Amino acid sequence: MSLTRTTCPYCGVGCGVLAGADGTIKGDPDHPANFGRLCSKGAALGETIDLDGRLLHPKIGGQATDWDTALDLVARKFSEAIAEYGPDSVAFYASGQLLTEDYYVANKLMKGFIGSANIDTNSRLCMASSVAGHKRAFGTDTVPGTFEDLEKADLIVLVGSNLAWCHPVLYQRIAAAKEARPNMRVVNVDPRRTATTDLADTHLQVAPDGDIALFNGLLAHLADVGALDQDFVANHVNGLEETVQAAKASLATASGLTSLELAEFYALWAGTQKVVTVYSQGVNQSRCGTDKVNAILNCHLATGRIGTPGCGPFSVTGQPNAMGGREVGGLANMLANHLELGDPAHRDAVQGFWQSPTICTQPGLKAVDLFDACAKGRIKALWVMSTNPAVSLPDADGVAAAISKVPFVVTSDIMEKTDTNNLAHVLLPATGWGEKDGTVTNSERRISRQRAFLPAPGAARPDWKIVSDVATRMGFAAAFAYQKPAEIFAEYVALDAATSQFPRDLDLSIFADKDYVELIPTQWPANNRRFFADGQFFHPDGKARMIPVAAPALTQTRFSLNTGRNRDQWHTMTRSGKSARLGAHLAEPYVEIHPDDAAAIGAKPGDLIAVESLYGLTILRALITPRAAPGQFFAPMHWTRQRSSSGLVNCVTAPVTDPVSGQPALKSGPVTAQVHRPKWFGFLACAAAPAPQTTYAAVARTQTGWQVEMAGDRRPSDWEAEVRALSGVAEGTASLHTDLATGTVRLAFTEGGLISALFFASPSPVVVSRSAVIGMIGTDIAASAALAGRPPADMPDAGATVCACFNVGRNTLLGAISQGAGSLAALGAVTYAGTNCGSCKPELRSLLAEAKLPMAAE
Ligand SMILES: Nc1nc2c(c(=O)[nH]1)N[C@H]1C(S)=C(S)[C@@H](COP(=O)(O)OP(=O)(O)OC[C@H]3O[C@@H](n4cnc5c(=O)[nH]c(N)nc54)[C@H](O)[C@@H]3O)O[C@H]1N2
Ligand SMILES: Nc1nc2c(c(=O)[nH]1)N[C@H]1C(S)=C(S)[C@@H](COP(=O)(O)OP(=O)(O)OC[C@H]3O[C@@H](n4cnc5c(=O)[nH]c(N)nc54)[C@H](O)[C@@H]3O)O[C@H]1N2
Ligand code: SF4
Ligand SMILES: [Mo]
Repeated sequence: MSLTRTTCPYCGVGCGVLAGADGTIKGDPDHPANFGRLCSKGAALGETIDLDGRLLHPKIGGQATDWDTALDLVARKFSEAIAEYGPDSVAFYASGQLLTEDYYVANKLMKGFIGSANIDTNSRLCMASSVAGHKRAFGTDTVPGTFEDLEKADLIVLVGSNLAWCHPVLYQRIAAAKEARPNMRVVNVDPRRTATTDLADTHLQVAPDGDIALFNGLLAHLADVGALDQDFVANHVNGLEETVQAAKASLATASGLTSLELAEFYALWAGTQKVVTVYSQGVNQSRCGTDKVNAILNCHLATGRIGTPGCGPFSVTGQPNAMGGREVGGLANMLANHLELGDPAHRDAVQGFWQSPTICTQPGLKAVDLFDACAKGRIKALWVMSTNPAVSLPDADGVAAAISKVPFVVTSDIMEKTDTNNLAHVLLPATGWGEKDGTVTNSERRISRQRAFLPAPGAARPDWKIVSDVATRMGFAAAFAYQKPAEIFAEYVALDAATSQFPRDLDLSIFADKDYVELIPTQWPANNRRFFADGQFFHPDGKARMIPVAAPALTQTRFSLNTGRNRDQWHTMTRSGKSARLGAHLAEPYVEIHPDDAAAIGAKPGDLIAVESLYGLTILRALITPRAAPGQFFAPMHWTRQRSSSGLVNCVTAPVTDPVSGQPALKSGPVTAQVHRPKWFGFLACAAAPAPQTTYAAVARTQTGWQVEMAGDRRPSDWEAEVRALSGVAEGTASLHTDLATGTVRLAFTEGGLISALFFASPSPVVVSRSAVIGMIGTDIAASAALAGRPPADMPDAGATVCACFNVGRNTLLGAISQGAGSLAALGAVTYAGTNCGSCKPELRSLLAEAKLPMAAE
């Protein structure tokens, strides 16, 4: 099998992958992001490339149609809206998961040919505060760091980043560097304990949004102890005095940390030259996200800890092409190629280069405002590309209602049924990872190729082609006559050359003579060229700016909801949700609750919790753990209306945004909580796709089909009929076992001698071995034995999956630990856990720690 050299489509680490059409997936040993490593999601890519659930033909009103009909309709509807209501009556909502070529073309169409800047992207929910903070400090949106800096640093401060789960290969690089140089220090700033915290020497459990107080306090301390780099500041930085003054006005303890914790951290920072501060959504997704970014940048600028190896601020990007989207200007307040929308000379240059009839002159609507405009009827035609806003935006039900108000909605996606597609008039089938060609830019500005190794399925087409075809039908054929992505990339590089008179960071000249087909991963402006090494920044005077920022007053609410990610799922699960291995890690939507809070609301492990805000309600499984801070819940963002009946956390989050960046504050907001007491709890494992209708239901793939965790508010009078309906088991013999004393119900369905579905219900959370029950589906085990819900005597209960690569469960691991496997290496030797991709190592460490400290266990 010949393998194709491509790039992982998930996170911003941008790992190189060797992939084959048979589903073979290997880490690319030559890719400088990962040197052959892959995390659990990357390693499972082969399980996500099947065509199950794919959108294979254009659809209008749910009916399959041909491309010409669909494209004509889209072009006509957009043209009509523009003619009648003006260019700002239409909008694109795009994604950091588009390739650079797709993104460039969509941005060009909207800004240069339609003449509106109403193209915003899910990067507004992700990187907007970092973009705004960088621009304020540096004059450009520059990420100066490289992955190697993390290996060279003596102190790494991870702020609002769960790197172990969200950038696992980068985390592994740090873990390896720390092992090689035990003096390296890692500090984790996060209101909750995460898998990342387990690597850290110090966990600073800040109050939600306590980061500005923390870093203002650091700046004040650095000034007080004479730790500023006066020479660097005098030559290269403006704004020191007023910024230090503002910092001193902050009360560092408003960070929620003790004076001792602060003193230790400040002394460590002041005493270490090589500091890298890595930050992510705990910083960006906040009502003061931009100020948080500048509070961090201020400390690096004031000490000259920027522009040298092993040093500097490092905003890690989330999506595979979040950085590429920023480069091509895919946000509503940018132009293209890091040029300024507000600068007439820049606009003229871009318009001249594009030879376009018009160019937008005003910033367009930012994501939250864009959907607000939809709700108000101001948007007449909307095109959503490669993102799922009905799930991922705050106030998701409000957003779904807003999309429903738009007279014409078109989506481009690889999947047919998504929460957003279900609201669209026209669906356009895009080719997905493995089928499409183009480039992506990772967190360290490295441009890599994604290459096709599979044929385009059905009628699917690449996104750049779909956009170009619509542009052509809108009357712009000459400017969108691309035949292949290489031509688009070449134009993007040429636009950079044609605007080189405007000083800025983006410099693509290194790509001018590179062969696109053979392009090897390459950083801009050039491999190994370091931004700010010469102390030159991009404000007109060449200096950087420190920005005075004030710590916000911390709002006191009884409970606040923090949201984020799981190790083995990607966003709205349209792809990662296909893999049974990945689904086994955390198979239902949960809420982390501190034991004291659980006691206060009367919640026990396994209970369901109704979490509610002004915007809506979500019902989640209680995960009671001291990892959560008191008063603060954490819930994953992944569950959708497709995968759950009430597990969508963005139904509860508020559309509150940062005033500078417009990024929503998805990490904290007031909620109430109470135990939801259903009439029954249930667990179903079955071979065919289930369609549960109960108050609580969470659907996941398993090795043998599907599983559903569920709960109902009405006790069915006919259990057999109920379970047949929800599991789609029409045929087959049912064996029913009810126990009136305990109120439990057990049902097994057998077809052709094989178990096709197993169902367990009880008035309290169901205790059966999930892995054992799932393992019985499709086997010829006797129904009576299957109904025990226990593994057969000769097959121990593995417990919930920890290691996705070798399918090693929690119970197996605890067993091995109790037999004396007291280290990562020993666990690996006995169970193989952690010996392939290594993504579960943080959890293995915490199991080892738990076993040593039984009192600290959940
Ligand atoms: N497995 C997996 N990996 C992914 C993704 C995925 O869906 N799944 N998505 C990718 C994308 S697009 C992104 S943007 C990244 C996100 O990567 P991360 O930002 O690392 O992930 P999150 O879980 O969103 O949030 C990080 C942490 O911020 C903390 N936090 C919350 N509030 C605060 C606060 O006020 N201050 C501080 N200091 N911390 C706070 C949370 O407790 C959480 O642990 O992950 C990327 N990688
Ligand atoms: N509560 C809460 N909400 C959040 C966050 C959070 O931390 N908490 N994080 C936010 C962040 S940082 C992000 S980045 C967003 C992510 O949120 P989304 O972008 O909405 O999530 P995805 O599931 O990645 O959506 C990608 C869509 O594109 C489709 N797709 C995949 N490949 C292709 C392709 O090649 N072409 C096309 N046309 N479509 C394709 C997928 O099937 C899927 O429907 O969520 C945000 N929302
Ligand atoms: S760390 Fe994992 S998800 Fe991220 S690019 Fe690498 S393999 Fe893909
Ligand atoms: Mo993101």
